[in-house]
Amino acid sequence: MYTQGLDQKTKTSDKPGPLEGPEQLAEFQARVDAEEKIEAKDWMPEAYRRTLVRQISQHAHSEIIGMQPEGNWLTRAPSLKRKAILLAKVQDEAGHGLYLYSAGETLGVSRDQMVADLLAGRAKYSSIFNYPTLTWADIGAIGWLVDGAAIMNQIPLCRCSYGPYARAMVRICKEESFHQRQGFEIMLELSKGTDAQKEMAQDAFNRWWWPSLMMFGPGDKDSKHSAQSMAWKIKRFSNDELRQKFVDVTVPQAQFLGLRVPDDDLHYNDETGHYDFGEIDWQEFLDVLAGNGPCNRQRMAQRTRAHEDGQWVRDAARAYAARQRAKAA
Ligand code: BYC
Repeated sequence: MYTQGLDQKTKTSDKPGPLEGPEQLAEFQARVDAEEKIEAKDWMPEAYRRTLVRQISQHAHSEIIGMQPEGNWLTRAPSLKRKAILLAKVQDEAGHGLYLYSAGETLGVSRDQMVADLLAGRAKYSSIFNYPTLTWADIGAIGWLVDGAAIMNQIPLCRCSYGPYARAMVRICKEESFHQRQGFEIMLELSKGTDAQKEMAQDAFNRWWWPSLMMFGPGDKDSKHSAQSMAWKIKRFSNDELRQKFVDVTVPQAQFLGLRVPDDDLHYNDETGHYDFGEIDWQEFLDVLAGNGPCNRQRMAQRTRAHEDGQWVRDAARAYAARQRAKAA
């Protein structure tokens, strides 16, 4: 049974709670259908709460783990200006993680519990962050493609039925769109540069294109949560719909950069008005999810080490809070 992030009271049961009669469920669905926002103190089906805890916490973990591949280039950015920009971006990702943990906490699960679930391997984070950043062009490719895919997925989440998540996403999306432009600008600069710089941009594009398409999750026929999440208006578009939108906007950008999309089957379909693209290697996706991507172990080891190194900060904050409470008493 899936128990990620659930408190002791609820984690032993997958059954509907005592108030979850057909009338309550119908009333809840009617509110969702009427586009009312569900707020933290409102009644909600236990499965709705669990779905949100799963998605929001995994999203938060992705932001935090996502700092690692980019952080790898902070000391080697090609100029002071690039270093300052990258530092600001990485700090933004930390901020996104924190807003999202806060949104998760409104559902009755503590941040400590969510982090414990990540470190124990009970919670996932995005597959994309298990790939290495080998050259400076990877920083451009991440901003352009990974943040580009993230925006495509996250703009609809600003209209998610759960108010605290939707509101957190508004600010996150504003920052992500800046990140996407920052990445595109790095790629543009490289694509106007020397042959070696152009090759570096193409090489990064080749390595990040397919993993970026995988970010949207399994194809619709294999997406076990999509139907329910769409009925609850947590998700507004299916994984395949968002993936297609991403391909449609990104291919012309690649052409503008003079880069070749690493997909021999890619072509514009006049009838549908969309780009058709080749088969995604779903085995690679499953391998990464199973912990066997190129950097899974490294990412988790580094996160665990950072968490342990931060113990003294948490202890000090707790001791300070206890002293303040004692003073006030
Ligand atoms: N990686 O039924 P499905 C970012 C899992 S961007 C790993 O379709 P759902 C950032 C899925 O969790 C990245 N796991 O699920 C950008 C489920 O497993 P569980 C984070 C994945 O939830 C730039 C199973 O596969 N964005 O943070 O309906 C810089 C079946 O999938 C992935 C978000 O989290 C994947 N790519 O749809 C820094 C956005 N795809 O949970 C940071 C919010 C699927 O049953 N999340 N799985 O064990 C979502 O929109 C949805 O959760 C997803 C998946 C579209 C990702």
